[in-house]
Amino acid sequence: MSDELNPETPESEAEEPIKQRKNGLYPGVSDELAENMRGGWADTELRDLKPVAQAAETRRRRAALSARFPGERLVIPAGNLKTRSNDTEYAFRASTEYAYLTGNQTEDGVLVLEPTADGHRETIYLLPRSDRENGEFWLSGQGELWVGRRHSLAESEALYGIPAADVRELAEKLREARGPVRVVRGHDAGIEAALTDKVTAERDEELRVFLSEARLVKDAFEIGELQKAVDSTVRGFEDVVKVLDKAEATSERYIEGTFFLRARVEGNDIGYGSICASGPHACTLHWVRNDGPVRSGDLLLLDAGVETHTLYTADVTRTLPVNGTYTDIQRKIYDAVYEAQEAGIAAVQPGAKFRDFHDAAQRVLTAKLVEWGLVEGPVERVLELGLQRRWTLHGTGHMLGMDVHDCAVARTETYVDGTLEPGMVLTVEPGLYFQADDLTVPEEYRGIGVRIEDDILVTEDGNRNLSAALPRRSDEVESWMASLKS
Ligand SMILES: [Mn+2]
Repeated sequence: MSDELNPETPESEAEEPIKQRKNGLYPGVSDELAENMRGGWADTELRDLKPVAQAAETRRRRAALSARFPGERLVIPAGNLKTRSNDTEYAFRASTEYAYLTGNQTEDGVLVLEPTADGHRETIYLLPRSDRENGEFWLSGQGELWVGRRHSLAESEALYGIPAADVRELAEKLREARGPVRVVRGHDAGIEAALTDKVTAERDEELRVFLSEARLVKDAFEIGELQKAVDSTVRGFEDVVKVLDKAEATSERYIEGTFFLRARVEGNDIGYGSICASGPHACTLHWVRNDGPVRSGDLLLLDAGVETHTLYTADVTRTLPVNGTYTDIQRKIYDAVYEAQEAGIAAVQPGAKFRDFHDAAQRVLTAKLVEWGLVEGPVERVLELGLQRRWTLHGTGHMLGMDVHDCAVARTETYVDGTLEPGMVLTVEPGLYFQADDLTVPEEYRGIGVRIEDDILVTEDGNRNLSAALPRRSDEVESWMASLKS
């Protein structure tokens, strides 16, 4: 990629804000060229834009936020680009809170709710289109000639249903603002700096907790998006099965790349780093190096999810025999995890405690470990002491949504100690992991890790498995793999 605004412009000059160079000559740019670049451009303003699909939902969410914090100024930033190295940046991903409330995903955007007598006045602060008069559009690094066309403020108003203003004026407005303010921290250091003397960590945390808990129950739009994410993920898993022979000839990277292609073609990205864990790597819970060999006779634990264009992610795991057939010991462990997952899914019911499905799955796994002679019973004693956790390692599931571990700062009483309600979406993902160096189990177990993970919607009368299109039972996994390879 090219890296200079103008080959004759020294870098330090090119980095200067454009407004400091108004009315003057740009180094290396003749008056004639500057004048020439001002004109001859068509009017491309988009008129009659329809609102984004979730505009009604985001309006309801902002209304709930407004009602919770009357009389207070609320500031929700999208976040800024993050440097990867020198002058290159990571792909931008808007903050969940901002995207949830606006439907917009633009870097540097900020939603502000300003208190009024009867609620709040909403404004979405964004960078407007590049000015052609002052040369910004082709001489600034943020110019549209370099980064692509932006929506005008009028276009953004039409799309998101929120009055839009120039974000370059926001920090000054916030510094001058009077009255109580809360900001969602961690996304935009510049905005936070403008508010340092006005906010407290405790009050800001209450805002973040509210927005986390607001997402516990999904609306119809969100459930539709999560289903889309899962459907793309199912296709990504099929892609992987079809190329397992190529992965065997290269490494886990081939699997990672194959799934990523599906995520980028059908969605925005992967929702989290894909875990492509072959053989004993399956026992490393967050194996994302994905640089190991893929061998016939081993298992492949694939934990991956496509994130949709509206930032909802799936979170699905399958543990597949690389050559298409489980060995006896692999099948024994796999079928135990399957049985535990069945018990867990059955416990996902409206009115059930969030912990119930975890307890149900742990009980099945523990009974198997006792039955196999790996830990001394009775089962009740093992559960009480938590001894099964040497091999079960993690909780059985979590809320799923825009964040893969969604609603992460919800209070314990509303989430972990809470009750399941229709509209909640959560993963059920028991596993058994026998580390390669675990001398407390017979050798045949060592290096085998199995997890099965599905995305479950709590319904009025039970639950619906959003990822049911991917087979789970061991014999069905085998016939599914065979059908894709033929
Ligand atoms: Mn998960």
